[in-house]
Amino acid sequence: MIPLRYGADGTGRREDPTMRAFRADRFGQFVHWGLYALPAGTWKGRTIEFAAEFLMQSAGVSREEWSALTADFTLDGFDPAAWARTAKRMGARYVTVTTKHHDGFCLWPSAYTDFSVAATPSGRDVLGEILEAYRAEGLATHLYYSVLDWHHPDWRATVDSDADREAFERYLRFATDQLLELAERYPQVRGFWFDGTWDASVKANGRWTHEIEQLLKERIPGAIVNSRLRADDHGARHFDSNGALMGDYESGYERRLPAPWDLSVTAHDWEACATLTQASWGFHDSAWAERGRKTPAQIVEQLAQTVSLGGNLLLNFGPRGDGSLAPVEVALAEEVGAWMAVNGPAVHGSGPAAGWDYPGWGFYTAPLEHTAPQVPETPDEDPTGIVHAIVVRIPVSGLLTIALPAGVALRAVRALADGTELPFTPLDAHTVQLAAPAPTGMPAVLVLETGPAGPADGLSEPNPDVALV
Ligand code: FHN
Repeated sequence: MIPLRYGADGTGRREDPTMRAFRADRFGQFVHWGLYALPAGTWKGRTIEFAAEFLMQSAGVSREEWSALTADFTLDGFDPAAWARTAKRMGARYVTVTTKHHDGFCLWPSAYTDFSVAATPSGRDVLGEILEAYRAEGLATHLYYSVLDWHHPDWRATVDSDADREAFERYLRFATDQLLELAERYPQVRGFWFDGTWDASVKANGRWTHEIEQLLKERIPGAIVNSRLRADDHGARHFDSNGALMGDYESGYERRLPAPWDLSVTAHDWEACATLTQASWGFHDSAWAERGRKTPAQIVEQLAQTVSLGGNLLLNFGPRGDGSLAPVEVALAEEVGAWMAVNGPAVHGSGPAAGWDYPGWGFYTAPLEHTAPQVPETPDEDPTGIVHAIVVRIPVSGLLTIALPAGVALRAVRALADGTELPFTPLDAHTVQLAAPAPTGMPAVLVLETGPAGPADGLSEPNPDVALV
């Protein structure tokens, strides 16, 4: 073990009620909204095929020109209640909102900068209104904060001189002031989501990353902080130099997921974040963004894969410059929501089905309280419980093969959507087969009712009448 002052604060999961609620939520909505939604990927007639929120940098826009966008941030279509309703109907249980992205523009009237909503025509506390709208719908709220800041004169990506050091220390004081200001103004938030922490300047300041996490948790007891904030004494990020997770959950999976069979991630809490379009988080009004737009079935598959591996999915929405949601994003949310209204139990309050191997045609999830004892460790332990089988890919044979963990028998299979019982055939003591559900374009969920295996369960020899696939 390497001695560390700014490494992980503990090992193992947090098991307090706030963290358990976050874990059980499984599905959150990410919202990227700021000045970048106004040009939406195009500057002076030139469309840049890169994330809209990077336009200031990718189109080489000066601070002055970018700041002038504040005049157009007029909130003409801003309807946070509609955002919150859309998120709730989609099945999201929490929201993570950008308070300040890399361009430095703040969605709240910060006392520490002029570059905020206070400088826009309405002067309204946009962030406060958004948080209130989501709370009214019963969703928990988390605040995204970019440490990287292209607007602030003291921001440094690298610290190469004494002058840089002094500037960056001033910058960290500014960031501390802003973060404590956020905690004071919005004490009901459940967590903080840090970003823009990858530069050498931040990595060399593990002490600051550690201190600000502690300070925020003092101000908001139970606050949940993502691993992306943290660096240790040696600049290791997410996991410290001893391999222990820093922060409360790992947040390194961005626009990608762990492999479906990678059970190593079930050792800790984690959250992946995903875009709806090709690669833009902010609203990008272009054919380029549309080319990569995900379908509802793809989103549901990502969600199922995430939950099967014990993670949360934070699905991003990029409202338009006027503050309205793009109809295509609302439509997607509705379709995902229609699926969640029926199949939500396979997601909310669920986690990995321990002992159930990745089946190839989909994913298994199990209610969190059953996550551990699916496979009995002692003869007295009751393995009875349900496992959800989320079918995302129907094999060409039209048959689903289910490999049961040792000691577990399958009692019944039902369709979650309508409760229909589905017949299955044992192939041997540990394997059953059944006809796959008819394709609908969206994943089907089967409820597998399990119990302890007895002598009558399964066949001791393979059944020669059933074709193996
Ligand atoms: O550069 C940002 C990007 O704009 C977006 O905010 C994502 C969300 O995870 N984070 C950064 C890239 O890692």
